[in-house]
Amino acid sequence: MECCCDKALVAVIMGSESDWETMHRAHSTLKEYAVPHCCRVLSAHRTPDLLAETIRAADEAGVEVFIAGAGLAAALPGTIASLTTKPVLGVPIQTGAYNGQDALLAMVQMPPGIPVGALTIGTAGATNAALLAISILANSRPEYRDKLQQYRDKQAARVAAIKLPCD
Ligand code: RP5
Repeated sequence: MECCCDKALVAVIMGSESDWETMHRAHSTLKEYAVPHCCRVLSAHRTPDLLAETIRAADEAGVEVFIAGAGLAAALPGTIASLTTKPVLGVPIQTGAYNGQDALLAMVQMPPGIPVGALTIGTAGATNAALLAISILANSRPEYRDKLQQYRDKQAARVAAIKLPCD
């Protein structure tokens, strides 16, 4: 994992260090597929200038997909989407009084014009954001397409082999 996004294809951005507990799933999935990526804590409200500077630089350097994890009011994915035309995938963090539902609603309610693709709340969302980012990269990279197919084949074989104790 790189901490700067210069050589990354995917940038995993989160609003707080506390989001890493969820967002490390995106990192480990990207790592499993050997996708060059970077992980950074940047906040829409705490570090607005650094966020804008970093996203613009990452965009120019060749990042193709941004994954943004945020909890509570969760302005981060929408703010990133306002700074780049590359796809932005939002992961609502399961935290606070509403357990991530507030963050999910914030992400899916982007007004028309600046889209954010929102995944589900928590670790499943973080894993799927990484898989979706890999699917996007796979449009032009057959090696990722093959790996995704192998993963699905393995998953299908595992499910097909399940025997329930129903005798
Ligand atoms: C959001 O507020 C972050 O994404 C995090 O999920 C939440 C709480 O942040 P901390 O108070 O833990 O730093 O900006």
